Amino acid sequence: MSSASESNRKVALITGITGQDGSYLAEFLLQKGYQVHGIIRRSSSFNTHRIEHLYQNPFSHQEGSFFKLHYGDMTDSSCLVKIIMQVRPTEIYNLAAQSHVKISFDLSEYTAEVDGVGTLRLLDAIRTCGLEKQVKFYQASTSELYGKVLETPQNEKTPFYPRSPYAAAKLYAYWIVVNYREAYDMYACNGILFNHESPRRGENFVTRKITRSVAKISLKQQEVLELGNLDSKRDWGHARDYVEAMWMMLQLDKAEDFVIATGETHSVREFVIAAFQYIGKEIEWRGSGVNEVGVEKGTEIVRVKINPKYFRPTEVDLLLGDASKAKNMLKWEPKCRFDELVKEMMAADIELMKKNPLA
Ligand code: NDP
Ligand code: GDR
Repeated sequence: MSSASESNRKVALITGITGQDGSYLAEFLLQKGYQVHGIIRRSSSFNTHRIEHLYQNPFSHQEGSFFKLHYGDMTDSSCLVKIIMQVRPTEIYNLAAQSHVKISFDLSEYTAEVDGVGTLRLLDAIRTCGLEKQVKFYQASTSELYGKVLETPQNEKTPFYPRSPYAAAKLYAYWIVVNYREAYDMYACNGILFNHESPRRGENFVTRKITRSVAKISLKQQEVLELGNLDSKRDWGHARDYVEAMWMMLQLDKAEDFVIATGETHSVREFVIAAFQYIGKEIEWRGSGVNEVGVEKGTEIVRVKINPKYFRPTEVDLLLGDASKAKNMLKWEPKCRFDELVKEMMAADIELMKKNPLA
Protein backbone atom coordinates (compact mmCIF):
# COMPACT_ATOMS: atom_id res chain seq x y z
CA MET A 1 0.00 0.00 0.00
CA SER A 2 1.40 3.46 -0.91
CA SER A 3 1.98 5.89 1.97
CA ALA A 4 -0.65 8.28 0.51
CA SER A 5 -3.38 5.63 0.48
CA GLU A 6 -2.14 4.44 3.90
CA SER A 7 -2.62 7.90 5.42
CA ASN A 8 -6.14 8.16 3.94
CA ARG A 9 -7.30 4.90 5.44
CA LYS A 10 -10.23 5.24 7.85
CA VAL A 11 -10.56 1.87 9.53
CA ALA A 12 -12.20 1.57 12.93
CA LEU A 13 -12.17 -1.43 15.25
CA ILE A 14 -14.87 -1.39 17.93
CA THR A 15 -14.88 -3.75 20.91
CA GLY A 16 -18.36 -4.00 22.45
CA ILE A 17 -20.00 -3.28 19.08
CA THR A 18 -23.13 -5.23 20.07
CA GLY A 19 -23.77 -2.94 23.05
CA GLN A 20 -25.74 0.30 23.21
CA ASP A 21 -22.80 2.60 22.42
CA GLY A 22 -21.16 0.23 19.95
CA SER A 23 -24.28 0.19 17.80
CA TYR A 24 -24.61 3.99 17.67
CA LEU A 25 -20.87 4.42 17.09
CA ALA A 26 -20.85 1.90 14.22
CA GLU A 27 -23.72 3.79 12.53
CA PHE A 28 -21.95 7.10 13.03
CA LEU A 29 -18.61 5.89 11.64
CA LEU A 30 -20.18 4.16 8.63
CA GLN A 31 -21.88 7.44 7.77
CA LYS A 32 -18.47 9.14 7.97
CA GLY A 33 -17.09 6.67 5.42
CA TYR A 34 -15.14 4.41 7.76
CA GLN A 35 -14.63 0.71 7.33
CA VAL A 36 -16.02 -0.60 10.59
CA HIS A 37 -14.86 -3.82 12.22
CA GLY A 38 -16.41 -5.09 15.41
CA ILE A 39 -15.54 -7.78 17.93
CA ILE A 40 -18.43 -9.97 19.05
CA ARG A 41 -18.54 -12.73 21.63
CA ARG A 42 -19.75 -16.22 21.01
CA SER A 43 -23.12 -16.54 22.68
CA SER A 44 -25.71 -19.35 22.89
CA SER A 45 -28.38 -17.01 21.51
CA PHE A 46 -28.21 -14.09 19.07
CA ASN A 47 -26.49 -11.05 20.59
CA THR A 48 -26.43 -8.86 17.47
CA HIS A 49 -29.97 -7.41 17.56
CA ARG A 50 -28.70 -3.82 18.01
CA ILE A 51 -26.59 -3.97 14.83
CA GLU A 52 -28.78 -6.23 12.69
CA HIS A 53 -29.96 -3.24 10.60
CA LEU A 54 -26.37 -2.42 9.60
CA TYR A 55 -26.14 -5.66 7.63
CA GLN A 56 -29.34 -4.79 5.78
CA ASN A 57 -28.52 -1.14 5.11
CA PRO A 58 -27.02 -0.60 1.63
CA PHE A 59 -24.56 2.08 2.82
CA SER A 60 -22.69 -0.58 4.78
CA HIS A 61 -21.73 -2.29 1.55
CA GLN A 62 -20.74 0.72 -0.54
CA GLU A 63 -17.22 0.72 -1.89
CA GLY A 64 -14.71 1.88 0.69
CA SER A 65 -17.25 1.63 3.48
CA PHE A 66 -18.07 -1.73 4.92
CA PHE A 67 -18.94 -3.51 8.06
CA LYS A 68 -17.38 -6.72 9.36
CA LEU A 69 -17.66 -8.69 12.57
CA HIS A 70 -14.98 -10.88 14.15
CA TYR A 71 -15.36 -13.37 16.98
CA GLY A 72 -13.23 -12.47 19.97
CA ASP A 73 -13.19 -11.79 23.67
CA MET A 74 -11.42 -9.32 25.95
CA THR A 75 -10.14 -12.23 28.03
CA ASP A 76 -8.28 -13.77 25.06
CA SER A 77 -5.06 -11.93 24.10
CA SER A 78 -4.24 -14.08 21.08
CA CYS A 79 -7.52 -13.29 19.33
CA LEU A 80 -7.00 -9.57 19.95
CA VAL A 81 -3.55 -9.74 18.35
CA LYS A 82 -4.90 -11.72 15.38
CA ILE A 83 -7.78 -9.34 14.73
CA ILE A 84 -5.60 -6.21 14.97
CA MET A 85 -2.97 -7.78 12.71
CA GLN A 86 -5.63 -8.64 10.12
CA VAL A 87 -7.66 -5.40 10.28
CA ARG A 88 -4.79 -2.93 10.82
CA PRO A 89 -7.18 -0.33 12.24
CA THR A 90 -6.43 3.39 12.33
CA GLU A 91 -8.75 3.92 15.31
CA ILE A 92 -9.70 1.53 18.10
CA TYR A 93 -12.69 2.17 20.36
CA ASN A 94 -12.56 0.00 23.48
CA LEU A 95 -16.19 -0.19 24.56
CA ALA A 96 -16.34 -3.84 25.65
CA ALA A 97 -17.07 -4.29 29.33
CA GLN A 98 -19.08 -6.06 31.97
CA SER A 99 -20.80 -2.71 32.38
CA HIS A 100 -23.38 -3.35 35.12
CA VAL A 101 -22.29 -1.79 38.43
CA LYS A 102 -24.54 -3.88 40.72
CA ILE A 103 -23.63 -7.13 38.96
CA SER A 104 -19.92 -6.30 39.35
CA PHE A 105 -20.31 -7.03 43.09
CA ASP A 106 -21.26 -10.62 42.15
CA LEU A 107 -18.80 -10.96 39.22
CA SER A 108 -15.93 -8.98 40.70
CA GLU A 109 -13.01 -11.04 39.37
CA TYR A 110 -14.53 -11.39 35.90
CA THR A 111 -15.25 -7.65 35.80
CA ALA A 112 -11.61 -6.92 36.67
CA GLU A 113 -10.47 -9.36 33.92
CA VAL A 114 -12.61 -7.83 31.18
CA ASP A 115 -12.80 -4.15 32.13
CA GLY A 116 -9.35 -3.74 33.68
CA VAL A 117 -6.90 -6.34 32.35
CA GLY A 118 -8.85 -6.52 29.06
CA THR A 119 -7.85 -2.93 28.35
CA LEU A 120 -4.20 -3.79 29.02
CA ARG A 121 -4.47 -6.79 26.66
CA LEU A 122 -5.78 -4.58 23.89
CA LEU A 123 -3.06 -1.95 24.36
CA ASP A 124 -0.40 -4.66 24.36
CA ALA A 125 -1.91 -6.26 21.25
CA ILE A 126 -1.45 -2.92 19.44
CA ARG A 127 2.21 -2.90 20.46
CA THR A 128 2.70 -6.57 19.53
CA CYS A 129 1.46 -5.69 16.03
CA GLY A 130 3.88 -2.73 15.91
CA LEU A 131 1.04 -0.28 15.38
CA GLU A 132 1.46 1.89 18.48
CA LYS A 133 2.45 4.94 16.42
CA GLN A 134 -0.33 4.47 13.87
CA VAL A 135 -3.43 3.65 15.91
CA LYS A 136 -5.52 6.12 17.88
CA PHE A 137 -7.06 4.48 20.93
CA TYR A 138 -10.26 5.46 22.76
CA GLN A 139 -11.02 4.06 26.22
CA ALA A 140 -14.58 4.02 27.59
CA SER A 141 -13.89 5.51 30.99
CA THR A 142 -16.72 6.44 33.28
CA SER A 143 -18.13 8.92 35.79
CA GLU A 144 -18.28 5.92 38.20
CA LEU A 145 -14.57 6.70 38.79
CA TYR A 146 -15.71 9.70 40.88
CA GLY A 147 -17.83 7.42 43.09
CA LYS A 148 -18.05 8.93 46.54
CA VAL A 149 -18.86 12.58 46.13
CA LEU A 150 -15.81 14.70 46.87
CA GLU A 151 -16.86 17.71 44.79
CA THR A 152 -19.41 18.75 42.16
CA PRO A 153 -19.57 19.39 39.31
CA GLN A 154 -16.98 16.74 38.43
CA ASN A 155 -14.34 17.59 35.82
CA GLU A 156 -11.07 16.12 34.51
CA LYS A 157 -9.24 17.28 37.66
CA THR A 158 -11.70 15.91 40.24
CA PRO A 159 -10.12 13.13 42.36
CA PHE A 160 -11.39 9.57 41.86
CA TYR A 161 -12.94 7.41 44.60
CA PRO A 162 -14.37 4.22 43.05
CA ARG A 163 -17.26 2.56 44.89
CA SER A 164 -17.65 -0.80 43.12
CA PRO A 165 -15.57 -3.59 41.58
CA TYR A 166 -16.68 -2.16 38.23
CA ALA A 167 -15.34 1.30 39.05
CA ALA A 168 -12.11 -0.12 40.50
CA ALA A 169 -11.54 -2.13 37.29
CA LYS A 170 -12.24 0.95 35.18
CA LEU A 171 -9.79 2.92 37.36
CA TYR A 172 -7.05 0.45 36.42
CA ALA A 173 -8.01 0.81 32.76
CA TYR A 174 -7.97 4.61 33.04
CA TRP A 175 -4.43 4.66 34.45
CA ILE A 176 -3.01 2.01 32.11
CA VAL A 177 -4.20 4.16 29.19
CA VAL A 178 -2.48 7.21 30.68
CA ASN A 179 0.64 5.14 31.32
CA TYR A 180 0.84 3.74 27.77
CA ARG A 181 0.33 7.24 26.39
CA GLU A 182 3.26 8.53 28.45
CA ALA A 183 5.52 5.45 28.25
CA TYR A 184 5.16 4.64 24.54
CA ASP A 185 3.97 7.95 23.15
CA MET A 186 0.74 6.34 21.98
CA TYR A 187 -2.33 8.32 20.97
CA ALA A 188 -4.52 6.92 23.76
CA CYS A 189 -7.27 8.82 25.54
CA ASN A 190 -9.96 8.39 28.16
CA GLY A 191 -13.49 9.62 27.57
CA ILE A 192 -14.92 10.03 31.08
CA LEU A 193 -18.52 9.67 30.06
CA PHE A 194 -21.41 10.28 32.42
CA ASN A 195 -24.52 8.07 32.13
CA HIS A 196 -26.03 8.00 28.68
CA GLU A 197 -29.18 6.23 27.68
CA SER A 198 -31.41 5.55 24.68
CA PRO A 199 -34.11 3.17 23.50
CA ARG A 200 -31.22 0.71 22.97
CA ARG A 201 -30.12 0.83 26.62
CA GLY A 202 -29.75 -2.60 28.28
CA GLU A 203 -33.00 -3.66 29.97
CA ASN A 204 -31.54 -3.90 33.49
CA PHE A 205 -30.19 -0.35 33.75
CA VAL A 206 -32.53 1.88 35.71
CA THR A 207 -33.78 4.24 32.96
CA ARG A 208 -34.70 1.44 30.56
CA LYS A 209 -36.17 -0.64 33.36
CA ILE A 210 -38.43 2.30 34.20
CA THR A 211 -39.49 3.09 30.62
CA ARG A 212 -40.18 -0.58 29.82
CA SER A 213 -42.25 -1.06 32.98
CA VAL A 214 -44.19 2.19 32.63
CA ALA A 215 -44.91 1.34 28.98
CA LYS A 216 -46.23 -2.06 30.10
CA ILE A 217 -48.30 -0.41 32.86
CA SER A 218 -49.87 1.94 30.30
CA LEU A 219 -50.86 -1.09 28.19
CA LYS A 220 -52.11 -3.03 31.25
CA GLN A 221 -49.42 -5.68 30.79
CA GLN A 222 -47.87 -5.00 34.23
CA GLU A 223 -49.12 -3.44 37.50
CA VAL A 224 -46.14 -2.39 39.56
CA LEU A 225 -42.51 -1.37 39.12
CA GLU A 226 -39.95 -2.49 41.72
CA LEU A 227 -36.84 -0.37 42.21
CA GLY A 228 -33.95 0.13 44.64
CA ASN A 229 -32.57 3.53 45.63
CA LEU A 230 -34.86 6.28 44.30
CA ASP A 231 -32.71 9.14 45.53
CA SER A 232 -29.42 8.65 43.75
CA LYS A 233 -28.81 11.35 41.16
CA ARG A 234 -27.33 10.96 37.71
CA ASP A 235 -26.30 13.24 34.85
CA TRP A 236 -28.19 11.49 32.03
CA GLY A 237 -27.50 12.23 28.36
CA HIS A 238 -28.30 10.51 25.05
CA ALA A 239 -25.93 7.80 23.71
CA ARG A 240 -26.21 9.19 20.17
CA ASP A 241 -24.65 12.50 21.28
CA TYR A 242 -21.96 10.76 23.32
CA VAL A 243 -20.57 8.51 20.57
CA GLU A 244 -19.93 11.61 18.49
CA ALA A 245 -17.73 12.92 21.33
CA MET A 246 -15.76 9.64 21.28
CA TRP A 247 -14.92 10.17 17.62
CA MET A 248 -14.09 13.87 18.18
CA MET A 249 -11.55 12.88 20.86
CA LEU A 250 -9.62 10.87 18.27
CA GLN A 251 -9.46 13.73 15.75
CA LEU A 252 -7.05 15.96 17.74
CA ASP A 253 -3.29 16.17 17.12
CA LYS A 254 -2.51 15.15 20.69
CA ALA A 255 -4.43 12.74 22.93
CA GLU A 256 -6.19 14.20 25.97
CA ASP A 257 -8.83 12.96 28.42
CA PHE A 258 -12.28 14.54 28.43
CA VAL A 259 -15.40 14.59 30.59
CA ILE A 260 -18.61 14.21 28.59
CA ALA A 261 -21.81 15.18 30.41
CA THR A 262 -24.92 17.36 30.16
CA GLY A 263 -24.28 19.44 33.30
CA GLU A 264 -27.77 18.58 34.65
CA THR A 265 -28.54 16.05 37.36
CA HIS A 266 -31.82 14.27 38.19
CA SER A 267 -32.82 11.65 40.73
CA VAL A 268 -34.15 8.20 39.84
CA ARG A 269 -37.41 9.40 41.43
CA GLU A 270 -37.59 12.33 38.97
CA PHE A 271 -37.08 9.88 36.09
CA VAL A 272 -39.98 7.76 37.41
CA ILE A 273 -42.23 10.83 37.70
CA ALA A 274 -41.40 11.99 34.16
CA ALA A 275 -42.05 8.52 32.71
CA PHE A 276 -45.46 8.28 34.40
CA GLN A 277 -46.25 11.83 33.28
CA TYR A 278 -45.72 10.66 29.71
CA ILE A 279 -48.63 8.20 30.09
CA GLY A 280 -50.77 10.83 31.85
CA LYS A 281 -50.40 9.47 35.39
CA GLU A 282 -49.27 11.39 38.45
CA ILE A 283 -47.45 9.54 41.26
CA GLU A 284 -47.87 10.38 44.96
CA TRP A 285 -45.24 9.10 47.42
CA ARG A 286 -46.31 7.56 50.73
CA GLY A 287 -44.31 6.02 53.59
CA SER A 288 -40.53 6.02 53.90
CA GLY A 289 -37.43 3.84 53.57
CA VAL A 290 -38.08 0.35 52.23
CA ASN A 291 -41.80 0.85 52.90
CA GLU A 292 -42.12 3.83 50.59
CA VAL A 293 -44.57 3.37 47.71
CA GLY A 294 -45.62 5.41 44.69
CA VAL A 295 -49.40 5.50 44.34
CA GLU A 296 -51.38 6.60 41.28
CA LYS A 297 -52.91 9.95 42.26
CA GLY A 298 -56.63 9.82 43.04
CA THR A 299 -56.55 6.01 43.50
CA GLU A 300 -55.13 3.44 45.90
CA ILE A 301 -53.23 1.66 43.11
CA VAL A 302 -49.58 1.10 44.02
CA ARG A 303 -47.37 1.62 40.97
CA VAL A 304 -43.87 1.81 42.51
CA LYS A 305 -42.44 -0.35 45.31
CA ILE A 306 -38.99 -0.55 46.87
CA ASN A 307 -37.22 -3.89 46.69
CA PRO A 308 -34.00 -3.93 48.76
CA LYS A 309 -32.50 -6.54 46.43
CA TYR A 310 -31.71 -3.67 44.05
CA PHE A 311 -29.69 -1.75 46.70
CA ARG A 312 -25.90 -1.75 46.23
CA PRO A 313 -23.40 -2.50 49.01
CA THR A 314 -21.87 0.92 48.29
CA GLU A 315 -23.80 3.52 46.30
CA VAL A 316 -22.75 6.48 44.16
CA ASP A 317 -25.10 9.22 45.38
CA LEU A 318 -24.55 12.14 43.06
CA LEU A 319 -23.02 12.57 39.62
CA LEU A 320 -22.97 15.91 37.85
CA GLY A 321 -20.44 16.54 35.11
CA ASP A 322 -18.69 19.64 33.89
CA ALA A 323 -17.91 19.17 30.17
CA SER A 324 -16.42 22.66 29.62
CA LYS A 325 -13.13 21.24 28.33
CA ALA A 326 -14.98 19.23 25.64
CA LYS A 327 -17.06 22.28 24.78
CA ASN A 328 -13.95 24.44 24.35
CA MET A 329 -11.57 21.99 22.67
CA LEU A 330 -13.88 19.63 20.78
CA LYS A 331 -16.79 22.05 20.23
CA TRP A 332 -18.96 19.24 21.61
CA GLU A 333 -22.28 19.93 23.30
CA PRO A 334 -25.17 17.60 24.14
CA LYS A 335 -28.19 18.01 21.89
CA CYS A 336 -30.70 15.92 23.84
CA ARG A 337 -31.87 17.01 27.29
CA PHE A 338 -33.54 15.05 30.11
CA ASP A 339 -37.23 15.61 29.16
CA GLU A 340 -36.60 14.75 25.53
CA LEU A 341 -34.64 11.62 26.51
CA VAL A 342 -37.48 10.32 28.72
CA LYS A 343 -40.01 11.00 25.95
CA GLU A 344 -37.95 9.23 23.27
CA MET A 345 -37.41 6.18 25.48
CA MET A 346 -41.08 6.05 26.53
CA ALA A 347 -42.35 6.36 22.95
CA ALA A 348 -40.01 3.58 21.79
CA ASP A 349 -40.95 1.20 24.61
CA ILE A 350 -44.70 1.75 24.16
CA GLU A 351 -44.24 0.93 20.48
CA LEU A 352 -42.19 -2.16 21.35
CA MET A 353 -44.66 -3.49 23.95
CA LYS A 354 -47.61 -2.94 21.60
CA LYS A 355 -45.91 -5.08 18.97
CA ASN A 356 -44.60 -7.68 21.40
CA PRO A 357 -46.14 -7.79 24.90
CA LEU A 358 -43.62 -10.48 25.87
CA ALA A 359 -40.60 -8.25 25.07
P1 NDP B 1 -23.28 -2.40 27.11
O1 NDP B 1 -23.33 -3.21 28.35
O2 NDP B 1 -24.53 -2.09 26.37
O3 NDP B 1 -22.28 -3.13 26.05
C1 NDP B 1 -21.12 -3.78 26.48
C2 NDP B 1 -20.49 -4.48 25.30
O4 NDP B 1 -19.32 -5.18 25.74
C3 NDP B 1 -21.39 -5.53 24.63
O5 NDP B 1 -21.15 -5.51 23.24
C4 NDP B 1 -20.87 -6.83 25.22
O6 NDP B 1 -21.14 -7.97 24.43
C5 NDP B 1 -19.38 -6.52 25.26
N1 NDP B 1 -18.63 -7.40 26.15
C6 NDP B 1 -18.87 -7.70 27.44
N2 NDP B 1 -17.96 -8.56 27.92
C7 NDP B 1 -17.11 -8.82 26.89
C8 NDP B 1 -15.97 -9.64 26.74
N3 NDP B 1 -15.51 -10.40 27.75
N4 NDP B 1 -15.33 -9.65 25.56
C9 NDP B 1 -15.79 -8.92 24.51
N5 NDP B 1 -16.88 -8.14 24.58
C10 NDP B 1 -17.53 -8.09 25.76
O7 NDP B 1 -22.50 -1.07 27.48
P2 NDP B 1 -22.68 0.42 26.88
O8 NDP B 1 -22.77 0.36 25.42
O9 NDP B 1 -23.70 1.14 27.66
O10 NDP B 1 -21.27 1.07 27.31
C11 NDP B 1 -20.12 0.97 26.47
C12 NDP B 1 -18.87 1.16 27.31
O11 NDP B 1 -18.90 2.44 27.93
C13 NDP B 1 -18.69 0.16 28.44
O12 NDP B 1 -17.30 -0.07 28.58
C14 NDP B 1 -19.21 0.89 29.67
O13 NDP B 1 -18.60 0.39 30.84
C15 NDP B 1 -18.79 2.31 29.35
N6 NDP B 1 -19.61 3.38 29.89
C16 NDP B 1 -20.96 3.38 29.67
C17 NDP B 1 -21.72 4.44 30.10
C18 NDP B 1 -23.19 4.48 29.88
O14 NDP B 1 -23.86 5.28 30.56
N7 NDP B 1 -23.74 3.70 28.96
C19 NDP B 1 -21.10 5.59 30.81
C20 NDP B 1 -19.66 5.49 30.93
C21 NDP B 1 -18.96 4.42 30.49
P3 NDP B 1 -22.55 -8.76 24.51
O15 NDP B 1 -23.53 -7.95 23.68
O16 NDP B 1 -22.24 -10.07 23.92
O17 NDP B 1 -22.94 -8.80 25.95
P1 GDR C 1 -25.11 3.16 36.92
O1 GDR C 1 -26.48 2.85 36.15
O2 GDR C 1 -24.92 2.28 38.07
O3 GDR C 1 -25.10 4.64 37.15
O4 GDR C 1 -24.04 2.75 35.82
P2 GDR C 1 -27.83 2.13 36.60
O5 GDR C 1 -28.86 2.59 35.64
O6 GDR C 1 -27.65 0.68 36.81
O7 GDR C 1 -28.12 2.79 38.05
C1 GDR C 1 -28.34 4.18 38.24
C2 GDR C 1 -28.86 4.42 39.64
O8 GDR C 1 -30.19 3.88 39.76
C3 GDR C 1 -30.29 3.22 41.00
N1 GDR C 1 -31.36 2.21 40.95
C4 GDR C 1 -31.37 1.12 40.16
N2 GDR C 1 -30.48 0.67 39.24
C5 GDR C 1 -30.79 -0.46 38.56
N3 GDR C 1 -29.96 -0.90 37.61
N4 GDR C 1 -31.94 -1.17 38.81
C6 GDR C 1 -32.86 -0.76 39.74
O9 GDR C 1 -33.88 -1.40 39.95
C7 GDR C 1 -32.57 0.45 40.44
N5 GDR C 1 -33.23 1.17 41.39
C8 GDR C 1 -32.50 2.23 41.67
C9 GDR C 1 -28.91 2.62 41.24
O10 GDR C 1 -28.73 2.27 42.61
C10 GDR C 1 -28.03 3.77 40.75
O11 GDR C 1 -27.84 4.70 41.79
C11 GDR C 1 -24.18 3.08 34.45
C12 GDR C 1 -23.52 1.97 33.61
O12 GDR C 1 -23.82 2.20 32.26
C13 GDR C 1 -22.03 1.98 33.80
O13 GDR C 1 -21.41 1.07 32.89
C14 GDR C 1 -21.49 3.39 33.52
O14 GDR C 1 -20.10 3.45 33.73
C15 GDR C 1 -22.19 4.40 34.42
O15 GDR C 1 -23.60 4.33 34.18
C16 GDR C 1 -21.74 5.82 34.15
